[in-house]
Amino acid sequence: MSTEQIVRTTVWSAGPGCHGGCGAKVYVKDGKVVKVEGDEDHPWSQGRLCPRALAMTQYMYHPDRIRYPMKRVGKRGEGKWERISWDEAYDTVEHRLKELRDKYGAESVVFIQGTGRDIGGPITLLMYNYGSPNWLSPLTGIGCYTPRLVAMHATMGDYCVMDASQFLAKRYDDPEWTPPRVIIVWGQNPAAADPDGFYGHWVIDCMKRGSRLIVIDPRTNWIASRAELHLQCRPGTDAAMALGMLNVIINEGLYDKEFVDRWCYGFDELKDRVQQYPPEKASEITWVPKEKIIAAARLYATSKPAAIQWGQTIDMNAEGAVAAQAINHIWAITGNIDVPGGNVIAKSSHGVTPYPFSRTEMINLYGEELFTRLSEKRIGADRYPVIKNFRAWAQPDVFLEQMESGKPYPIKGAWLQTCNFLSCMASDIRRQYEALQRLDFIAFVDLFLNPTSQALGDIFLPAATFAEKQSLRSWWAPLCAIVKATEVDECKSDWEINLELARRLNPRFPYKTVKELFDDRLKGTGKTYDSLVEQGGWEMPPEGPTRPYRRWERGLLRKDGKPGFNTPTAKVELWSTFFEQYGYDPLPFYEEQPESPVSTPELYKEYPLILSTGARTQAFFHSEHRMIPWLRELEPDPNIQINPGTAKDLGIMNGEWVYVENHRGRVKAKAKVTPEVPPWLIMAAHGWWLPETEGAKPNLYGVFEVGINNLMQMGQQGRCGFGGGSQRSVLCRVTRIRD
Ligand SMILES: Nc1nc2c(c(=O)[nH]1)N[C@H]1C(S)=C(S)[C@@H](COP(=O)(O)OP(=O)(O)OC[C@H]3O[C@@H](n4cnc5c(=O)[nH]c(N)nc54)[C@H](O)[C@@H]3O)O[C@H]1N2
Ligand SMILES: Nc1nc2c(c(=O)[nH]1)N[C@H]1C(S)=C(S)[C@@H](COP(=O)(O)OP(=O)(O)OC[C@H]3O[C@@H](n4cnc5c(=O)[nH]c(N)nc54)[C@H](O)[C@@H]3O)O[C@H]1N2
Ligand SMILES: [Mo]
Repeated sequence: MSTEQIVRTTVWSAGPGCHGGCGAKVYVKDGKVVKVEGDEDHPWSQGRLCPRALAMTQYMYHPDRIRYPMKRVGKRGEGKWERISWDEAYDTVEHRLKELRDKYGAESVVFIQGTGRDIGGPITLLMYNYGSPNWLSPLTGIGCYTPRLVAMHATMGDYCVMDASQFLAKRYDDPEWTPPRVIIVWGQNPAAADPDGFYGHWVIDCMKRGSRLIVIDPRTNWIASRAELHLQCRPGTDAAMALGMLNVIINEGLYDKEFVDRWCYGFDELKDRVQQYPPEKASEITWVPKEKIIAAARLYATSKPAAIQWGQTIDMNAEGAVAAQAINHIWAITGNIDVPGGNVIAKSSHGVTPYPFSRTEMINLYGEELFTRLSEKRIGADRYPVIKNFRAWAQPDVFLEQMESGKPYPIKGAWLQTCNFLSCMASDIRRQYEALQRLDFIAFVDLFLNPTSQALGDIFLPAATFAEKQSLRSWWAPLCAIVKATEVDECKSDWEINLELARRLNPRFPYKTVKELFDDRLKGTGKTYDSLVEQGGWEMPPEGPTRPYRRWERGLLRKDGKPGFNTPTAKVELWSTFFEQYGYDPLPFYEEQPESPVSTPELYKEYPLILSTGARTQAFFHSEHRMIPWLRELEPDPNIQINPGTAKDLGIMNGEWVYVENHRGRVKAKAKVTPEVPPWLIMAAHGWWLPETEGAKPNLYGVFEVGINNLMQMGQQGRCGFGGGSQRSVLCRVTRIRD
């Protein structure tokens, strides 16, 4: 007789791919998953799920899914693979990595991940046990999240997130909580994206409870169409917008004087600085009428509490960390830090750290000595001292140069786990492809073959989905267990794979099983992995440093236990001593995008449209899911959004194929004619490849034909190595394809 079982678990890659956190009920029948539904008892998502999680059965049992380890036979890129055993796979990786370590040093091997899936823990575990300092995310300027983290670290010594009651067990019903009276959604699309430990629909939940909405976004996307004020800015001008708003808030005396006097450092200097950005000037830069900038500043500053929810777009400003710093100052001087309904300081729930967010966490996990010694050798550390001292990422733009030059030391191997380098993360992809080809050994851990692994892979290890693994999640709250519901052939979890290899590469590695490691991480919470599962699989942070509010007053933010913020001055540093110590401007400023109507007017004549890319849709997570029928049906083709007036001028009809081109290249896309974008903007979908076409080179699933990152470049990172880049704002032209 067949039996059906429901396993309650937490969604965090692989599968939907996302940054995760939703509660799911996984229905298992005869060992096979037959359905996935939202778990209405889970405080994070309260029963809701995205289409990608709902399509899990199509994902897990897709005929293209790789279910066994494979090695390449034939030349790289020929698309010929042969099944091998896990023993052979582990032996090969161990042997090849040891060989490279002996010959060139462990730093010659880079450990590459994509975005914040359940991977930061296992990949750094493997990397440090191998002895390499090179943890890499190949997005130019590490331009996702990290620039914002640097800015918040430089200002507050901690990170903030909009408070939608996500740290409280009773959520919206908790009497301690109050909804933000105003929310600014800034360069983000919460309805589609749910990024960075934040569930997008919380914004909507707050609106239902009275929050008024300001949206700063060039597009009239779904959320912008619900806003009371919509500031349709030119891409890449967010710092000017923030400085203009600060100018209004400060000059009109709308800031929180008590908080500023007692808890902010460098207010007078900031006041001087913002005089350079009157609303007229901010308007000229951003293309937003000054009345709207003033109105937004007043509405936000006079509504308390108020919150700002921002997106990756901020990181992609020419100086992403500086743009983030300017926005951070808005919530700082209005006293909206760590108060109910403001921007609350976010810490890993219960202080459990499976995924390192900061230098301190890296040191706690891997030791000061190892961390500091290795940091010296990190790619880009000599050029960007902040890179050395913050979070431990290698610098991706320097990485490309170093692959090509072999200086200061050669790059010989790469371990890619959760990254589709060529179709998604990287820009200038032909150049990247050429450079990567020269490496001696490249290993992939993934679930499907993609253009990158087909082009470059020597060995392929098959990873498990969230439904097939045990894991822990503490990004940010609650502390959650990921519970294994089933297995699919020989697929293994990233934790399991990396633990086995860490053991082989470091004879002193202490753990034998993944659960042992989790229990160790849970030490101090009084729980084990099993007990967390038994108590229902999740728990909100207890009273203490990882639960809001007003922790700065209660001595809960600093190591010394004194009141104040976690900065050298114990204050919120509007004038950042962190930036100052590296010789950078301690105050925020505006820098024009390297390629724009203003900075490259000649180019603008030839390419008269602004190209922004990557607006998320619920159908796909980055380059994933193009092979999943239910999801592909939602978005069948690589597309661009184009304004009806612009389309008419160019003779382009809705649904027609077009070329998008600039001086770097040309790709094909289908035109979606829509008033969602203003006449001067093209919004192109990113991450496209065509799994239904030939995988072997030269086609590589069409990545050079449809991948928008053919039109983007590397090497435009900000002053400290973070931020910048071109993915949200370059120039282009669009033409109809005439067959
Ligand atoms: N033009 C443009 N490009 C962009 C962006 C943009 O806005 N515009 N956004 C950028 C941003 S913000 C980011 S973060 C990057 C993201 O870039 P990536 O993180 O590289 O995203 P994907 O291309 O989806 O690659 C993920 C790969 O990991 C695999 N995978 C998924 N989950 C797991 C897992 O749990 N384990 C393992 N082993 N494998 C898994 C997937 O099958 C897929 O092949 O893209 C960037 N690229
Ligand atoms: N379904 C799904 N969810 C995802 C992802 C995915 O691929 N699919 N990717 C995940 C990742 S890694 C990330 S980083 C996040 C990103 O999440 P978000 O940062 O929310 O990214 P987008 O959805 O692109 O929303 C960005 C919004 O910014 C606008 N915009 C573009 N340029 C500018 C600008 O210069 N200034 C301003 N103010 N606005 C601008 C766009 O029009 C768009 O509406 O999403 C995560 N969630
Ligand atoms: Mo991202």
